[in-house]
Amino acid sequence: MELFLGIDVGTQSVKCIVIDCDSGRIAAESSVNFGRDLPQYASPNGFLQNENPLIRQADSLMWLDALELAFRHLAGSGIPLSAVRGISGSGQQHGTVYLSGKISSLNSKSSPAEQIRPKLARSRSPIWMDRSTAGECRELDARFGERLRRDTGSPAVERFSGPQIRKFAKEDPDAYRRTERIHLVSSFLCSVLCGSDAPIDFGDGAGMNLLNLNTLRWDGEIAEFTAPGLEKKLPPVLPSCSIAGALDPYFAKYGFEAGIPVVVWSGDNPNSLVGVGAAESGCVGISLGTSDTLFAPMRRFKTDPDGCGHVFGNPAGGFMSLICFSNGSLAREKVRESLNVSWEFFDHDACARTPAGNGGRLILPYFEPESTPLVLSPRVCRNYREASAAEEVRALLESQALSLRLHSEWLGEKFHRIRLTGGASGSEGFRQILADVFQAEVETISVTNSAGLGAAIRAANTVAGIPLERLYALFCRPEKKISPNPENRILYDDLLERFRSFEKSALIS
Ligand code: XUL
Repeated sequence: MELFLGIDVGTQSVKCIVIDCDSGRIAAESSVNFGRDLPQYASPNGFLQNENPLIRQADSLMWLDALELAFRHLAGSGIPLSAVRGISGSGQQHGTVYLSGKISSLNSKSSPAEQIRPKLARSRSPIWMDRSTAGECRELDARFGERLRRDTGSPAVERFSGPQIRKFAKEDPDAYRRTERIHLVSSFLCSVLCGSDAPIDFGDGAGMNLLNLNTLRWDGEIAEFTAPGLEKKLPPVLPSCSIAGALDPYFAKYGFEAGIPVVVWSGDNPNSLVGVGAAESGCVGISLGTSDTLFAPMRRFKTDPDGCGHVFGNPAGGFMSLICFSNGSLAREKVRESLNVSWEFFDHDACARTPAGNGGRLILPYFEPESTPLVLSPRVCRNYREASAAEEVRALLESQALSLRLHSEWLGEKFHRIRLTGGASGSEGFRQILADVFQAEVETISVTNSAGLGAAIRAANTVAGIPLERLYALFCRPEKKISPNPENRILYDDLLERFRSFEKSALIS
């Protein structure tokens, strides 16, 4: 048995997936939900309550306790974890962890969370949902203008790590001075696994407004303006196929062999690009998770003139595009709750019993602040007064699909094939809407945890040298294929134009 472990530390849960590269099977999976399984952290949606909807922070120790619980479940599943030959992982992007000392080997007397607690220079980590840094973004844009987008792949973005670090350094300069290391969620978890300070990879590092994509090094000038002495507080940045260290002996208690290689972790979107098998194949990935994201490998490095799309490192080499829609499953869940319907209703009533185009009904579902397009004050706009529950659901799903198409136009590519992943990819009705709106073949793979799978694939590729093509053939074979209905082409081309003007007018008003 040749086993590799991928760990995904997401917004709402930690998930583990073990792949067996001999048989091509998923050997085991485990999952820990922050709200359900760790109620002591009072974070039902993965972040701490805050009256200000722009502030979204999490307790970084929650991720460590969840990791341990996920390992315990994995060990309990009966697979021989001693056969795991390598590990890698995936973190929700942009979130930052502030430490007053470097991470060192763990002792077996107390939990990793208890051992890390005294090392935290800041008890709360801002996560990707935080939008409280508009002022810092303005300052960065005023200082660097176009250079920020040209060199880091994005203009100053509220949720990105650089503006978050700048805000912290301004608001709490003493704690910032005490901070010796600033990690991303991904490099923090990787460091704890290794019992030593781990690097950041190009995939996740590019989501910080600090990495110069031309040199693939921290941009000293931008880092110094962001916060004094910042470059020295950042870990080194390396390609995703680097070994970060060896598994700390602490984790042998779960059955792992101490010292097995831990491959540098990456962000959830770069990992998902690998996990859906799209890192080299010329198709686009759409992940329907808490946020909806659209990502694709980039032939040529280009940036979004509207500033909503980003360029990250592609773990398979080169670059990738990423567009993030914060109100993904978050909005679907809100609409489902407000109508008091089931998920089955989405497919069986809403999608099956209402016509494509839905009488032109459109929704801008900014229940939470939105990244694409940038909306800081949450609000929901409808271009209609009346709708049945089924029509309301279709209006949401069609609008979400149209927004994905509209805001990926800057990539200048017609997508012929979409690999769909994430929880909502299970919806037959939504799959058909996406196929029709994009007029593209939509494919799903059997594993929905594509970020964890991508991490496991990267571990197998880096540690055992198994070619990515072989790993894609083993684990990312399309399971379902949905063809677009050509009769809906013109209808959705027209609806896209309506959506464009509706969004434009709603953003002005
Ligand atoms: C991407 C983004 C989210 C997070 C959480 O820029 O903010 O997709 O990575 O999944």
